[in-house]
Amino acid sequence: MTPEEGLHTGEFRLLEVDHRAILPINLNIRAVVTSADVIHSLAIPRLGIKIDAIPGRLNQVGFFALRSGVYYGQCSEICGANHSFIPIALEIVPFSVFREWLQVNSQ
Ligand SMILES: [Cu+2]
Repeated sequence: MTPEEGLHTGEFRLLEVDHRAILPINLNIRAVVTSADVIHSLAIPRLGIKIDAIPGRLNQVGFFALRSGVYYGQCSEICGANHSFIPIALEIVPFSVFREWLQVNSQ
């Protein structure tokens, strides 16, 4: 999570992260979810996703983003004292941008 002092104009407190997940638009995406400590619940309302992350189990969800942009979410399980500080930020970009990002970040 980006600390309040590090936010720029237009960024959301408690939702912005230091490294957004970059994913392509108009492509079927499958997310495989698990947890290393307690039960969490990954929720991204704009994508219509809510899925439990359970220690020792793999859960999966598929989605298809029709619009580019930043999709925010949070853990929606009461998972501990810092439950409200687990933001999720997906950046959905055109496939050509995703391919460039992948080339730069896979080296
Ligand atoms: Cu959680």
